Amino acid sequence: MNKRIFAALGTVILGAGLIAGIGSYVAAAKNDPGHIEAASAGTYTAPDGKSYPHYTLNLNTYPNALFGGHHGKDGAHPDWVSYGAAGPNGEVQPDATGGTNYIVPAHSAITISIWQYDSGETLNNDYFAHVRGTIDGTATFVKRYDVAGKTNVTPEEQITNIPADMVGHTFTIHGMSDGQNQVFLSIPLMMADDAEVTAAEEEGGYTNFPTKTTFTFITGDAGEYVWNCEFPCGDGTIARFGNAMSTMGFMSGHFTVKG
Ligand SMILES: [Cu+2]
Repeated sequence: MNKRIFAALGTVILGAGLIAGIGSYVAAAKNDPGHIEAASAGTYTAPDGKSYPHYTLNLNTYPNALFGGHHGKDGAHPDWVSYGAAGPNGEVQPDATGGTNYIVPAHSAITISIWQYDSGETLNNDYFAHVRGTIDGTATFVKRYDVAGKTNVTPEEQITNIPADMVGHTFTIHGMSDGQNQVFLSIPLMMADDAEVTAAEEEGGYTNFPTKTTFTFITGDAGEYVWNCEFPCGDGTIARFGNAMSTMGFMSGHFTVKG
């Protein structure tokens, strides 16, 4: 073989190998390879009298990724905001293996509680300040929850929206227009007390008083959905939609409805 052709061929093979290598590295470097399965909680009777199998999920939203959990002890982006697994009273779960991929059963009632430990600002689109897609279009909201005391500090209220300039994060599941029985859901999560969030972060921890939002919805047919936060929380990036907002495992993930 001509020496130059041989060299050129060698370069091409090396290049192909490198690209394949990078491809498999990127595929393997998912930020959250784990998942959280909703826990069975008996039967739920909807306001219309219909009964459904009932399941629950507990989640937290954090001002940084230092809680560990699915990011591990030395996560690559400790300063990025993130969702994570929660205990039954919003407790931090440093050893959880999943945090942003959720599995729930089809045609069931799902109750999700989210403790929101971050501060907040203004949405780009106030559509997302409204509760969408839950039973009755409402959510149960506690402005100040005491995690250590496992109790509400302020009374529980039923809400249909929050002020568009007090949003910490949103939990938004996007459905598809393929004619199946679908899920679209969006819940605004109110900011926690700004000064307390900052003070706790400086101490290397989280405020003991997050906001708490609980909501129930009925799942449709089995399918794979995506969810993301619609509050621009990717601080320090263009229009704040980079970093945590554009990387799986922080402010977005999979939502799988299992048949
Ligand atoms: Cu967010």
